[in-house]
Amino acid sequence: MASVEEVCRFRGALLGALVGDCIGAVFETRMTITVGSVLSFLRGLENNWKKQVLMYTDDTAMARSVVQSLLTKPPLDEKDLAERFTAEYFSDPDRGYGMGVVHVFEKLQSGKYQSVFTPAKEQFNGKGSYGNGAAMRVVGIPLAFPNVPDIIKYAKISGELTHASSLGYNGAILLALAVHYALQGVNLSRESFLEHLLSNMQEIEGDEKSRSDAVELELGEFPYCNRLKKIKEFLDKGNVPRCEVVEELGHGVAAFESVPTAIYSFLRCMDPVDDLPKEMNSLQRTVIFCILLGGDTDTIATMAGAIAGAYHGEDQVPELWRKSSEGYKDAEDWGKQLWELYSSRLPS
Ligand code: R7I
Ligand code: MG
Ligand code: MG
Ligand code: MG
Repeated sequence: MASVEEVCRFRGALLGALVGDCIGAVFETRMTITVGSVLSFLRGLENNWKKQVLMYTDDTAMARSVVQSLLTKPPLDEKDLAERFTAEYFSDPDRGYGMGVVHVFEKLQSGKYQSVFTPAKEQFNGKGSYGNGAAMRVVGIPLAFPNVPDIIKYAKISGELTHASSLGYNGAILLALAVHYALQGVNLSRESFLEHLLSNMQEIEGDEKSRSDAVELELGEFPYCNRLKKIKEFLDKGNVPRCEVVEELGHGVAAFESVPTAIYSFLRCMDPVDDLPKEMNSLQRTVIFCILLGGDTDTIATMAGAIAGAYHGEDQVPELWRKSSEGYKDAEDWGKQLWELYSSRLPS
């Protein structure tokens, strides 16, 4: 792969995540989301051409902290990352953070904790959060580390700062691996993409804590593996009504009700979608498809946008979407810097 093409995927992942969050956030609280309303909103952006009118939310605020920490304190410094999360939250608390996670920042800020991981362990009566907050911000990890064991290790550590439930950090690992495999582009078929994820997750979900956390929540063991199998079934069917996608995979704030949904949306939108305009590219379809599912639209669109951007590259991020999104220049710069870091870690 030529280096130009590679940089384009790294920028694509960050920009895809950014536009997914910025556009998805507009629809997060809307009761009815129709194709017409989304398309008309997107057309309206033209009136503000070249103005950053779409604000990012907590998803991107935290993803930015992960990227900045990876770039300045390699390989991953959990104290630095915890400090960045906390400072970012207190400097700008109205980005739409999850209801629980703010207590982690308050505790980290208090200075009363020896370990930066303890506040997260105290969440939800000591069970830890299974929210999708660890997954929504993880995109920098697979852009910084070229090999699977590192990605698993660092996605887990970065997740555990706020999400001590294995359902929370395993969601982050799954999303990170999805971005990793997406970076390979067309060299990997949809089938092998899913097979790789399934085989990685079988090992990850086989550990004792993952098994017992899942059973305690009455999800059954191997919840992510089971959802990956459902994704395969849906893809084999071709057209699946959106209500069935929501019913089976979810669109909620729990990681297990949103990470698999984002992965499915990316894979499904490689092909045209009946009620979306033919001229749209796969990344555009992916973001809009996620939004039309409703629920946690910013987060599902940001996660799917990260995977789609890694796969299709930044050329599929429309200029208008990019330039409308707060902080897009940072995404462009950091994409290049992460690519350099990633490349420096490839075996010579
Ligand atoms: O996971 P988190 O950072 O939230 C991310 C979401 C994204 O949609 C963002 O866009 C933003 O809107 O918030 O924050 P948490 O507070 O850890 O988890 C989010 C929510 O998941 C919590 O507020 C709870 O509603 C739910 N949740 C749980 N509920 C019961 N028991 C998470 N863990 C539990 C649990 O163990
Ligand atoms: Mg958000
Ligand atoms: Mg929200
Ligand atoms: Mg959200």
